Amino acid sequence: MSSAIGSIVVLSGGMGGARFLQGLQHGLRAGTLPGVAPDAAVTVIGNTADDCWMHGLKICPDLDTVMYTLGDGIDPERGWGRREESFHVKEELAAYGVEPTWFGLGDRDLATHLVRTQMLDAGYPLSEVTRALCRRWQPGVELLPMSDDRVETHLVLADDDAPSGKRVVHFQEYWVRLRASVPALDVVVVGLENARPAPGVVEAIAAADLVILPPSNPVVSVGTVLGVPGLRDALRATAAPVVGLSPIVGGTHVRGMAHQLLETVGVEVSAGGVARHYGARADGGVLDGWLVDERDAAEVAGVTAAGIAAAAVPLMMTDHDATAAMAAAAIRLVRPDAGA
Ligand code: FO1
Repeated sequence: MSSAIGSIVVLSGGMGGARFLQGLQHGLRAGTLPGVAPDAAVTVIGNTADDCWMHGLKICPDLDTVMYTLGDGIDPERGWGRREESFHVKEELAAYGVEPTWFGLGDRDLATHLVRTQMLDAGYPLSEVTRALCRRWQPGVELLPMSDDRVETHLVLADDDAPSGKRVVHFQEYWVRLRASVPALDVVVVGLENARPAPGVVEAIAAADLVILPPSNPVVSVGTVLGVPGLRDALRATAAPVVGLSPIVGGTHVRGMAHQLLETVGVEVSAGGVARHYGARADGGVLDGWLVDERDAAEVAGVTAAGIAAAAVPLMMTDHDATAAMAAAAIRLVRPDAGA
């Protein structure tokens, strides 16, 4: 008799993770996830290394993308920020010549940053702030920041005008202003080595029946979550199987800038390369299972040889049913008894 899966933990970045979570919830509601209890609880450990301070406000893009997406407030075309958004404040700030003018700060979105900043100023930790914001949005998951401590990803770029020949930009500038169009010489995650897991993070992993690494960026999203001291240990210690879905399909990312950043950190840009980067649990890594897209079926043998169970299935999140099928395949890979 297999024990039902009653608690699922998902390590999430922004858009890719949020889209996966939509499909996971769809499968939960439809009852199409093998061995998963209908009232299974989902805890999301959200990346906060994309966070930035702009115009005096704390912005948490990956937490907000999960919260808005699952709370049905997201702009579906952009995949970030609010639906029915306007940008008057952004225009007014630009009229004053106030930088950064390149960041899309929406008027509705602004309210979230004002509430968050006021609560942080009042002394509430980010995890309490996130809980408060989610009371409005009701995402249907418990959304935990990976840490309450400040962590910010920066990229080192070549700069001929700089004495050192290099300059550093915040991740948001690299992505939003530069569109990751220039190679990053290095990734520097400021504050990560001193960050502590937020309250409830390690406990959620320890109590989980299943842990999923969705197709988020393996360097600056899942990578930074895994980089929080204590997180990898928690994943290696939990009784729950840990299964990931490749963000690399057909040799490149589906969206975002994983391709560029994997090259920066010297990881092979392939479905198998990312699996080996996360590592097999038996080898000091975190993975028990790994899904690759059917186009990367040739990678299955190499991943299996690395000590990670692997299968090739369709990995394009074209709609919620497709994503739910991916989640079901991930469960079957590491819980073959599920649904028995
Ligand atoms: N992404 C963009 O491509 N352009 C933007 O102007 C932009 C603004 C923005 C504002 C708030 C927010 O929460 C996210 C925003 N994003 C924007 C997305 C953001 O850069 C990414 O979601 C993550 O940082 C990467 O996953």
